[in-house]
Amino acid sequence: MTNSEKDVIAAIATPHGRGAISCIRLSGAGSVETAKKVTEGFDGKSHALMVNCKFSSKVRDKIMAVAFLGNKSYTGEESVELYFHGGKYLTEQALLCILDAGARMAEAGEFTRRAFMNGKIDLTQAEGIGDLIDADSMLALDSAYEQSEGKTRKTIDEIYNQTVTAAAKAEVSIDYPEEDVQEQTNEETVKDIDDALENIRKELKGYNGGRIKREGLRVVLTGKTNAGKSTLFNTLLGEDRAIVSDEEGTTRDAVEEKMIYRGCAFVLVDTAGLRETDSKAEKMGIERSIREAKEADVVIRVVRKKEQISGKTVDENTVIVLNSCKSFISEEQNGSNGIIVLNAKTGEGAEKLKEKLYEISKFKTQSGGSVNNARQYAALKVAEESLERAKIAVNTLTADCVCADLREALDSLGSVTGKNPSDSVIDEIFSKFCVGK
Ligand SMILES: Nc1nc2c(ncn2[C@@H]2O[C@H](COP(=O)(O)OP(=O)(O)OP(=O)(O)O)[C@@H](O)[C@H]2O)c(=O)[nH]1
Ligand SMILES: [Mg+2]
Repeated sequence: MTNSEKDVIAAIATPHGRGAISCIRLSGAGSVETAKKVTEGFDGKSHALMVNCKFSSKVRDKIMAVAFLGNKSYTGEESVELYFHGGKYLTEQALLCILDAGARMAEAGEFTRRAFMNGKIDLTQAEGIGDLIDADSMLALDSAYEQSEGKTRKTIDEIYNQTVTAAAKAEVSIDYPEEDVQEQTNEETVKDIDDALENIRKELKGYNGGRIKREGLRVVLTGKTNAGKSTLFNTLLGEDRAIVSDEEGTTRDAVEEKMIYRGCAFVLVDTAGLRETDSKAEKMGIERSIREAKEADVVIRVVRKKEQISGKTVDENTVIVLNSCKSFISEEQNGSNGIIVLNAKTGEGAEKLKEKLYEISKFKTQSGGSVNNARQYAALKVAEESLERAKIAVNTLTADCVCADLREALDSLGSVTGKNPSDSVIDEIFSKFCVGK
């Protein structure tokens, strides 16, 4: 542990601004002593206490103080929380006095980083806590809570242990190279590798569902110019977000905004309309539209004339919106075959489209695994490749080669939970947190 990791750190843990209450958090051995220097009557025990706070002759408040002793705190080390009346100036002055009393200003995410360093949580739980703070839908909240409570950690640990078992069997082959022992251990090693691979593949398959729960379903509106994409985008959002006009090629760049419907998040993306054009900027916008459509979870193709849909296949990731063409299909047929008739301007029929998107989101997230971010996914992919190599090596190469591949798989799996994290990975994860978390 470096000296800076032993410092008493302090930060304002609540949003900066006017509010009923604000909280300053201190962590590290000596937090209680530091807090005692700026309070009168704080006994440093682990119960809430109303005390006078006399930071200086001018900075005063009646506050609540709580100490967390031993490893019972969030960070796993001695900590104190001080709750003030939520004035911006008061809280800032109080923090300056606490820093004068010997604490150091915490860096972004340093409290959670200490919780990780002190073994209270693993990296996936830290990410889950970050996701809890960022969650903007019920689905995202549910998934973040499970991750913060260790669901992903448990899954990865299980795969890690299966790989350790495989490695132990492979080691037996090194120690006892007799043919009959080898044959049996090779068989067992392959079985253990297969078990680990099966679980990894299950998680990789569920990643998309997990990602959608966390980030929302990416829904891209495409279609010809003047089809009414921006009008529909605004109607779905319930706000005048994108520019609408009868001039073709109004939207040049992709515009995205979140919509929450029935507890699910949808990232709606309005795009430039498709048409032949000589304008360089418009062409770039159209290329962007095509790219966005490729990366979408669902594409909404907005058309104004029923002829524009004939002959085109509709897959489960496409919804065709017939904008202001009411006479084309009956009310009963509306919504079937992935075709929805609505009026983007008045909003008539828009609810049906939202329901359709909700159904798609439910379907795509039902098999969501516990791995839900790109870092975890990439590490599992590497582990999968290493295990596949190890499996081939069991019957074709020496036991040393098998062990080397299995060690690579273990390194990768371990990096997900933080058994052997690199400094850059840790910095990347914790820098996304706010100061005070
Ligand atoms: N009457 C009626 N007019 C609509 C409807 N939807 C769009 N419009 C009009 O059609 C014109 C084009 O609408 P936009 O939403 O800008 O079309 P867009 O598809 O975004 O067009 P680009 O950005 O150029 O690709 C505007 O004048 C809208 O007011 C509708 O449902 N009914
Ligand atoms: Mg537009």
